[in-house]
Amino acid sequence: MSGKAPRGIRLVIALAGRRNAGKSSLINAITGQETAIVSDTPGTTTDPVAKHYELLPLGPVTFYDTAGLDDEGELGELRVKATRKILYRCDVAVIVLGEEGFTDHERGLLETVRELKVPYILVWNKSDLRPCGRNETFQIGNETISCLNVSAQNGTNVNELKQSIINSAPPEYRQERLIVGDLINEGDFVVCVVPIDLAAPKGRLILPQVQVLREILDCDAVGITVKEREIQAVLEGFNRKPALVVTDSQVVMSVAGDVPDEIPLTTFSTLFARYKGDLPRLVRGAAAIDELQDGDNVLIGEACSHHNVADDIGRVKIPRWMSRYTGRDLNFEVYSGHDFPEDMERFNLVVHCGACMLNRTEMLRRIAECGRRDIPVTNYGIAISKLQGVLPRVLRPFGLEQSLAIHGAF
Ligand SMILES: Nc1nc2c(ncn2[C@@H]2O[C@H](COP(=O)(O)OP(=O)(O)O)[C@@H](O)[C@H]2O)c(=O)[nH]1
Ligand code: SF4
Ligand SMILES: [Mg+2]
Repeated sequence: MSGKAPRGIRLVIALAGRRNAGKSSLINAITGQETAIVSDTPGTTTDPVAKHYELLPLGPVTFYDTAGLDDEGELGELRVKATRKILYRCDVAVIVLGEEGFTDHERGLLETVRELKVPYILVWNKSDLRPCGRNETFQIGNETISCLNVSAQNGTNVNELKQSIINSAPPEYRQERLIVGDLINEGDFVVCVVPIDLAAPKGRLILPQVQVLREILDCDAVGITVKEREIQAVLEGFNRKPALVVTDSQVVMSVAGDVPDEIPLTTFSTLFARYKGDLPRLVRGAAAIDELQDGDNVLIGEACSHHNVADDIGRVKIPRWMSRYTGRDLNFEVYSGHDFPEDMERFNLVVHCGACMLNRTEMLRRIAECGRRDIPVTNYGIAISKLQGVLPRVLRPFGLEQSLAIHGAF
């Protein structure tokens, strides 16, 4: 169980139905926890009870075990109100039928949920006692609704119910984070600039380049891949302007010169700084480059030991460019591995690698570790764009440029 995710990012799933239909039992069956109160006496669940659960691949969800909508009496009315309130704010409703099956009561509930435009699933619980007929469907207006046989008691179709919930979830809950897809539209031309130099692996592209190209294709956009020398020919050869140019950071300066200012330009590293980390934070970290003094220590943080090539970015290029840019006598230290050095406090800036081997959570944790120590942190790509004087330009496609300029990040 994960109770830590902020409420806002949890999918809210409400189980609604008649008292005693087995809503609490179903939540227990799904979550495998004996937490919801199960009772033979109708109406035990007086208030909606929340249960947190990690429903993969959706992530953290909250189940609400609502009181039945059929409650009578004053207390019953309050319960009905509470149930409606939950239905208003839930993302998926599971309507649970009990031994009585589909009656006017369930029909009313279904109509309410449909009126509120809440995606819903109809489940026939206690199917161990009396299952819903194989082809039994229910007619609401001109729509035919089928029903899933489940049994909270012996676990029948509980996994199918989980899958139905996942399938019914609003698409944004299922969407993975995008690398570039939100910056382009169907049919757009996107030019990717990939230098083939000594640092490029033999016979293949590197993973971030492949991922960007794949996402361009997934968006039904057109991905054109060129080396930096060919960029001008490509721009002249097409009668349509690209919607975006994505370049390797190492040639960003020359590409920025070749690509007219009105064409949006960014770098693979900037895309990945956003995808894997916290772009505004890494940009603010880069602003600390301007504050560096003689004798300051800069940590080049590599998340793994794979990054070791001739004329290496972290070991050679960034130190050279940063020394030239600041005119300061700086000490650079490279640290590879999953941790940071123990005496982190002596560093004035951390320049982190592109984190290709890390997932977002890990990268965010490393950024947070620097933050707790009050050490500004940036990454290779953002630092390079800053040192080459093109940072505002490569941030423009994200609409961040202005807000960061206000905070003095450039
Ligand atoms: N036979 C059978 N009994 C069930 C099933 N699910 C729940 N029950 C029983 O039905 C009663 C009411 O269950 P409960 O979960 O408290 O219902 P709620 O009021 O909808 O939350 C309890 O006695 C449960 O043991 C089931 O799938 N099969
Ligand atoms: S995780 Fe960092 S150090 Fe390792 S290969 Fe990727 S960019 Fe290089
Ligand atoms: Mg209950």
